Amino acid sequence: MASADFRTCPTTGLKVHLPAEGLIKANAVVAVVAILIGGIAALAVLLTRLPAVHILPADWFYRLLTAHALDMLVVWIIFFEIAGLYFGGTVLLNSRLAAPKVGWLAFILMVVGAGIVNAIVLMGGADVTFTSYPPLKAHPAYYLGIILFAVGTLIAVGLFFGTLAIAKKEKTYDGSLPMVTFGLMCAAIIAVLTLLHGAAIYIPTFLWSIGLLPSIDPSMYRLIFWGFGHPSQQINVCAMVAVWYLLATLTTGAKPLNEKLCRTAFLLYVLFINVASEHHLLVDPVLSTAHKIFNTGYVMHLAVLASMIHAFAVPAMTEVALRKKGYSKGLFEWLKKAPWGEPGFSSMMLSLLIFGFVGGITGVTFGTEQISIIRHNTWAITGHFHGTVVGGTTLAFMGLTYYVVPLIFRREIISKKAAQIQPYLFGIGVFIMANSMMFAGSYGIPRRHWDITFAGTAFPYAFDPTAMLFMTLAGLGGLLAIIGGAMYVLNTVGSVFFGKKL
Ligand code: HEM
Ligand SMILES: [Cu+2]
Repeated sequence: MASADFRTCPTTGLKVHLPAEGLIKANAVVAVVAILIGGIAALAVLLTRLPAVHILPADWFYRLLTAHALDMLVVWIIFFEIAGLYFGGTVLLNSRLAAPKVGWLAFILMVVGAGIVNAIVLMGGADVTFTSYPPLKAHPAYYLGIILFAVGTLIAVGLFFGTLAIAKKEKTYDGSLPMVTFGLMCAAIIAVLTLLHGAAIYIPTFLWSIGLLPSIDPSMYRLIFWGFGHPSQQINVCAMVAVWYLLATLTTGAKPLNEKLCRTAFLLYVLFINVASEHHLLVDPVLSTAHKIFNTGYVMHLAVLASMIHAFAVPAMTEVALRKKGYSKGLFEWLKKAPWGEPGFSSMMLSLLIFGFVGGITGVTFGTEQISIIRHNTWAITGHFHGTVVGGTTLAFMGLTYYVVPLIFRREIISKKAAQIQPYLFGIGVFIMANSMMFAGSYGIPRRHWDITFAGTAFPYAFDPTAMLFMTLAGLGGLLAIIGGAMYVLNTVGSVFFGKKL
């Protein structure tokens, strides 16, 4: 292979395959566009949920709620992950990308799919929310858009595996696969299983929407949909944890203390995470109680164990690295002297804390059969997953971006100051919002509800005033997070286009 296809990064010494670099750039740019659209929708939805503001009419509330969830949870996160896979498969391995043209094909399919989905949703053809449970039916183009996006993703994941095979054959790295790439590989394995479930549910639903299938059984839909919907969150967890290791190394020079243990933990995700999908069916009458309790009270914890291992491993390796730098006075000097002003470090630590304490603990409790029944469909659930995918995954990805811009786009971040405070604003905002949503949910405030004052209805109902207080707090936390999110988008886009060339 021609070495003209490579450049060497002057700061890290890593070899960057230029065609891979182009694809990483393209995927990252679309990710940031998606978080921008998703963020605008978030603002509108958030303000509508506050009874005192209530800006959107009912139909636009559900429309933008659908757009928010899809653009954030699917488009933003998956484009960023694909960029991450190309990065982990090439740059971290000093390797070339197996087939860049295939990467562009995947990219085009994903962009076209995401474009169709957004267009149909905004035109009012798919007010079905993220889960699109039948008998709610969207315009056929909606399902088609999702299928195109999923096919593109599957191709991109295949390209990542092809690249791993090439790197191995061409011996571009010594020893076993680096930990971060190993973690990404586990995410990619889960992605394949997830996308196959996605095909198994979206293709029949598409056929139903064009009239070729008479009906879709709602229970069957929920079972298979969550075989897709839940593991896709585990791709996010796996990728997020890989990013934690990467950021810990980039910001403090830390190395895993026991790589075998960390790798085993990643494997636990691959083996057991699908079991947890069942927490979405806990209130359904289809499965037996004994089965539910066995599954979510015992087996699920094998996947939780994995997160616990990582949650100790990452701070531990950071502590050891900082102590080696001389911050070894007492128990906590290392923590005090840690690089809290580095956005990569603060994002990693905040992501770890919010994911663990806000998202993780509540996921484990709400996901048991006994508690699920009292939290189901309340705002507490929305609070839980903003702790995982927003405070956890999204924040970690934001932190990584501050390194991707100089390394891959070769531009300086235009405002280092903004980059420093942004993770705190976003993290603290999400922390307040997610916790407040959970408290509000514990008073029975429903999720996905346009008007909890029930104005003008035949059966009015008033929630406990304390619940209203928590709703207001959720609003304030959400606004803080939106400010943090806007700073991220502005700083990233500004740097990519106008940052000083490196
Ligand atoms: C600035 C940050 C954000 C704010 C203020 C925010 C706010 C909200 C609000 C108010 C809802 C509506 C809840 C309801 O009515 O039940 C919501 C739903 C949702 N959000 Fe966010 N969000 C943010 C970021 C994100 C991100 C980054 C993701 C994904 C990575 C995400 C994923 C979701 C999902 C999946 C739903 C559920 C939609 C549904 O129930 O159908 N959000 N968000
Ligand atoms: Cu789930």
